[in-house]
Amino acid sequence: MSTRIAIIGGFLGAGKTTLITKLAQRLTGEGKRVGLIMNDQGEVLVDTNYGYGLGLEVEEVLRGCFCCRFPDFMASARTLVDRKGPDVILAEPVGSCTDLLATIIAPLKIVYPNEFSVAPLIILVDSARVLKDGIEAHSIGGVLRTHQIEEAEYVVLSKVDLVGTKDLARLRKAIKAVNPDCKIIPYSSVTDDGLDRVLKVIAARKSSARAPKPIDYDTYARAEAELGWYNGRYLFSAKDRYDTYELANQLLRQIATQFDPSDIAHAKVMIKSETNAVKMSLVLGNITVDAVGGSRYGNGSTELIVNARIISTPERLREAVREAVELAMASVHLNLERSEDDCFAPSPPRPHYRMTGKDEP
Ligand SMILES: Nc1nc2c(ncn2[C@@H]2O[C@H](COP(=O)(O)OP(=O)(O)O)[C@@H](O)[C@H]2O)c(=O)[nH]1
Ligand SMILES: [Mg+2]
Repeated sequence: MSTRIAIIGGFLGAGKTTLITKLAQRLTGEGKRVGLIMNDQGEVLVDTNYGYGLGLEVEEVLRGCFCCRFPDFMASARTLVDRKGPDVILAEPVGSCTDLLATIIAPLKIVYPNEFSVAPLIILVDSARVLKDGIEAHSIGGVLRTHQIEEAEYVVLSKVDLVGTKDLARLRKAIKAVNPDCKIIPYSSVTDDGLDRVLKVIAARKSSARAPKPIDYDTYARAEAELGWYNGRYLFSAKDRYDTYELANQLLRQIATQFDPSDIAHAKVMIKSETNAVKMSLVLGNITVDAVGGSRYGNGSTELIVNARIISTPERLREAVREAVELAMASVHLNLERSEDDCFAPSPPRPHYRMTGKDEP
């Protein structure tokens, strides 16, 4: 029997991981077996650690997006199938990734028709970002977000708790202007509005049926390369208890002061001490506490992971994050013991498959 697989895309910070973990928890609660596949251009992911923390079954595709590493993506999906026999696999592609119909969904359908049943493509669109920046293809990041909407079969309009009824009508209109065929599901992770509708799309047997939309790969590559991509891990030990919340908040606040809010795709921090865990995010200049395990106070051996995707040169971003970590640690009187990090601009996308409907056998 084939395994149901849903690809849940959308721009960085739109709410993919939050939605996917909610879906996984709901499905698990209904007695279903669920596997997740996370994805990043680098290594050391806040999202994966968050998934593990919730006790979910997570595989990762690292050092490249699903499309460029399609064989790794397949290997992850098969590992989940062999290990868990999941009813559903939920896969989160890198937020700057688009052309998913041609590079992931078509290959799954055409090359592996008996192994997987592919759900219609779901794309998250951040209501707050659209209200602030609009949907336009002039800005370089706008090219990616617009194409993501063009290829969506379902647009999950996230964070609707942050917008009023009038704004919601405007947002619907703006999305329909880009893609008149898509269905729109207003969604909030705060109220869970829309969650049942997304679950229905995944549970139904209906397969993805949308034809890929053209995109110029030079423009796509330039848009991705505008982003600095930082992943870092910092280790330290605290003899006395310290305020983990304050540490994460200071760190993100420091990063926020260095960049224009619209340039911050997202920055995330996860701190895991011997006694607690905190996850916090910075999107568009706003800091949110996403999850706290235990109390806000940490103690003993601690791991701090930072992921930041910001329009910047890699050099400037690396410097800004390192300085932010240093200042934040000093503010709670902690000393760093060890760290490793990586910062780069994503290289041009070179998909393993690109099936546009014209060139397959
Ligand atoms: N207010 C609000 N915040 C949300 C919602 N969904 C996600 N977020 C927040 O948006 C930030 C980015 O979410 P995340 O799931 O990590 O985005 P991803 O980069 O697309 O995986 C986090 O701070 C989330 O808590 C929502 O529906 N409403
Ligand atoms: Mg994510």
